[in-house]
Amino acid sequence: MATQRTFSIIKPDATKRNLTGKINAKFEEAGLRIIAQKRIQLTPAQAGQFYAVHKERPFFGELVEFMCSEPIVAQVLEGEDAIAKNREVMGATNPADAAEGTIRKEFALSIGENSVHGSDAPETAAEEIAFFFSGLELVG
Ligand code: DAT
Ligand code: MG
Repeated sequence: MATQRTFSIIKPDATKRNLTGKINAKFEEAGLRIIAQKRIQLTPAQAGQFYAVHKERPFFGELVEFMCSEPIVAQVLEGEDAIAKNREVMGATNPADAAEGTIRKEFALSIGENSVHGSDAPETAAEEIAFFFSGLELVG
């Protein structure tokens, strides 16, 4: 597996509790390099567009509201097999199911307020990176 890039978000529940550094340490310990990072506050339209794939789900409104409730940290992570590696470090969507040592096991508050987002495939990683960052901001 060659070097790959994935898109990551440190979500409002985590930025609010000042956990950005602790979460970034988990990425770096796993061999993921943070090659782009910015703190921003999403509008409901932006959060809705980002999570459009979930728009028919019952939790969509709650998800959009949560993602706009505080600033987020948007990031690009780079490394060997970065998409799968990041998903492994994040842990299961529901912290109750997340493995020991994962970000969601250690920091997530609930299935909704689960501290991090990570892309799930090469196509979504490319789309999500382009949604938040210009080519000029990506210095590998
Ligand atoms: P993941 O973030 O692990 O990729 P997902 O893509 O299925 O999970 O869902 C996106 C986000 O939506 C998830 O991080 C939190 C929220 N979510 C998912 N399932 C939920 C549920 N049953 N109740 C509330 N929020 C949920
Ligand atoms: Mg997902």
